[in-house]
Amino acid sequence: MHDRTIGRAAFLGILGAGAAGLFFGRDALRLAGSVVPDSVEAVVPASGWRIYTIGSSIPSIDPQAYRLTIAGAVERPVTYTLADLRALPRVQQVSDFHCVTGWSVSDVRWAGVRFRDLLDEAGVRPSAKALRFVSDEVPYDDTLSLPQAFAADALLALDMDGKPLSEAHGFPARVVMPRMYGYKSVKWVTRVEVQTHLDHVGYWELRGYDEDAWIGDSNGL
Ligand SMILES: Nc1nc2c(c(=O)[nH]1)N[C@H]1C(S)=C(S)[C@@H](COP(=O)(O)O)O[C@H]1N2
Ligand SMILES: [Mo]
Repeated sequence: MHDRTIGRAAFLGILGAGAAGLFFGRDALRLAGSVVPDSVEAVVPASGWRIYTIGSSIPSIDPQAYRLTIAGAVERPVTYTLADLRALPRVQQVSDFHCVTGWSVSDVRWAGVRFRDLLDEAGVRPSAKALRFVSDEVPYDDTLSLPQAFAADALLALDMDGKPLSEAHGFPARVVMPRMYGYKSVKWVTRVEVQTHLDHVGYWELRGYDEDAWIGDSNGL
């Protein structure tokens, strides 16, 4: 009897591991699908997220080597390590995420740093008008006006749903601008440029998307 119980538990254990393995394998296959170098090709995990990249693979950033530079119209350029970023005042929020192509994810739990706190040490010059977020995934970038970036819910996210961002979702740092469509939420941010004028607004704006990406009030939606 005792043996049979153990046998059954072991059997269920193997089943569980097998099922997890299959699921993971299927996800990996889908990830491989995103390697198609067509810009808006996506992975479709069960969570509702689609993983977007403009490159041929998901950037893999070494957390030890990672640096985030604040430059442009600042009193003094600052370079942060990931540990520096994690030592800045940390805030949490729950918000929905909307892509302009029509998919959404509800109630995402984000944690990270407000842009005001991020820029505090560098010191924004009075002439500053906008922040340009530059991705490790060149040439992806996007821009927020200073008032937009200082909105109460604009965030440089380090964590998603209680864990550090996954590589697919922008590890180690991404923009989150909940009331704007997802193209504003630059992943794999390595540089924040404080701008006094806009040379160009962003990767998708150059390709026809609106400069202000307000959900429900932009891009003809
Ligand atoms: N570096 C980079 N950031 C990006 C994108 C991208 O292709 N590259 N796509 C944007 C778009 S259009 C959306 S909807 C979201 C999708 O976020 P996810 O890939 O975490 O689901 O990322 C945004 N940030
Ligand atoms: Mo998007």
